[in-house]
Amino acid sequence: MNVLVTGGSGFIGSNLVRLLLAERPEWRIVNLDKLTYAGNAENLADLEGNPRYRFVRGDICNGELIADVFRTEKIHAVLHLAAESHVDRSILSPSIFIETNVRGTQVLLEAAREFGVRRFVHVSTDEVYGSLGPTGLFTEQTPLDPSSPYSASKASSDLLALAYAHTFKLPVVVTRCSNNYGPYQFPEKLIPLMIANALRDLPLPVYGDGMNVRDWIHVEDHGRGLLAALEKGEDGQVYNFGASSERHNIDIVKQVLRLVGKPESLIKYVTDRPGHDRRYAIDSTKARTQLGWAPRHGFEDALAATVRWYVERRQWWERIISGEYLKYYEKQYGGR
Ligand code: NAD
Ligand code: TDX
Repeated sequence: MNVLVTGGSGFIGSNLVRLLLAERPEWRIVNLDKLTYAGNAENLADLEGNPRYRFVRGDICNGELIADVFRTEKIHAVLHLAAESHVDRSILSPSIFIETNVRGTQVLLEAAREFGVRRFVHVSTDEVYGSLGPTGLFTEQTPLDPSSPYSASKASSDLLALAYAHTFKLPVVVTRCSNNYGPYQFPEKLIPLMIANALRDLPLPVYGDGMNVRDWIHVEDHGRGLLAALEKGEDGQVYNFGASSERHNIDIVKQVLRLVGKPESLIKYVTDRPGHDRRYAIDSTKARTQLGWAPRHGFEDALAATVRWYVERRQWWERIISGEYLKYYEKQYGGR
């Protein structure tokens, strides 16, 4: 089977490509990625030359290129992860979020319709449901109520994907996952940013009162969920993924400081994110019962392992912060 992964050079995508190559030896993976600031070709550099893997640099908004990939690679299934993914950037510059997340998704859906696929997994987020009060969980029936340009663009793309399932009978599955953590996460997101700052004795910027709650899941558990959705999901259905690990932001930050042996005096409370969602928490009963999926990683151990990864792979995130990683692509592919 030939599987197209979009956004495979990003955080979740690169972890997923590795998981798929390991778990499904008969599959060939085509990774289509634009390599925006968030895409890092170094993440999968060791796969170059692997006959079961091909990297295509390209924009999901480019209909001709996408059609060409479907045609030449004979794509059987799509795992669509490519997106602008950072809420703070969507508050500073919303337009690219609409372009990539909404229009880019429609271009892919259209290509999948034209060429035919067995499965189109649209990878979305729990943020489409908006913010919870102190109690309750998001289920697949929770009405969409996005708060940021990011989550509004993801909700729009979810609705498009489901419309293609309904109207054109495209075998779409939509997944909505909670906050991921693990290796290769771009150091603009909470956990890697706090680790990188702590290791350099820089202030750790906590938004507002630090009491916002996120429900954390290890990136490998998300990846296994996506694989289960691809193989066992029902057309037109939505599946939530989460690992029931709700934490206040401030507790995560303090835990990171303890793990790297730095003082809490590094914490700096800063002005809150505009429209900051207070709490997310996921009910993943449907995925557990209908897909036979369950998370394998406990939060405390997996966070400690994640912190160790960033300590040991300091060069990886230092090259991002310095911009050095951007040169890799030119060096590897320039003139080819
Ligand atoms: P990321 O920002 O690390 O990676 C996104 C990737 O998409 C990058 O490699 C980037 O180069 C690529 N990309 C962006 N625009 C593109 C375009 N126009 N054409 C082709 N490629 C493009 O994001 P991530 O955290 O790995 O998230 C991946 C997906 O999972 C996103 O759709 C996101 O909404 C969703 N998601 C993320 C989380 C999370 O906690 N990180 C949780 C739930 C869902
Ligand atoms: O410097 C910071 N200080 C801070 O207090 C940053 C970057 C974040 N925060 C807070 C804001 C959030 O309450 O930490 C929490 C997590 O922030 P992010 O890492 O930016 O994630 P979030 O906004 O929750 O969105 C993430 O999860 C859902 C991903 O970025 C999305 O792509 C995914 O859909």
